[in-house]
Amino acid sequence: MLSEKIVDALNRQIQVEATSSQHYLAMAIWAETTGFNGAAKFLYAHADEERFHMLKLVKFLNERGGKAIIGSMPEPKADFADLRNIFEDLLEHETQVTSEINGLVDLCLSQKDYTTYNFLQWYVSEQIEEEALARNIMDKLNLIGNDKGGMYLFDKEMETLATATPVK
Ligand code: OFO
Repeated sequence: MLSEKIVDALNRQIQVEATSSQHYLAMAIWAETTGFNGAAKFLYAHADEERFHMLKLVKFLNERGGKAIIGSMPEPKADFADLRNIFEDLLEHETQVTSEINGLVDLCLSQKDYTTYNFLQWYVSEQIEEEALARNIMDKLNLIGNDKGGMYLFDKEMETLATATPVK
């Protein structure tokens, strides 16, 4: 049985994952309507991943005797200066999510809730991967700078990445 503190914290994390999903969906729409179809595909897939992260928490919470709450979400930013701005935001957002997950893990340890602690290890590993991927994308964008040919190839590469990465 989960403590009230853990139920509240997991519900806050459900909100974080749902907000991330909407945030990346808005980014995907911007990319698609700006002609970056590869980046759009990657971002749509990323939005789906975050929804999956949210659902995983919903299921865990319900199965452990709690009840998931879906609250209202802030309207995501819809306009971006360029693709670099999108991926800067994405990296910053993922870094923030990592610190939320770390806070949750700390709480589980302080509450001696080892079951939830164990469940959250999946998110700890996932955040390592997601931050590394976002940093790698930013490194590429920094190398490309304002080169139009480079941006074209980058977009193609994002399409391949979206196709190669399973939703998890
Ligand atoms: Fe991108 O992070 Fe979920 O957890």
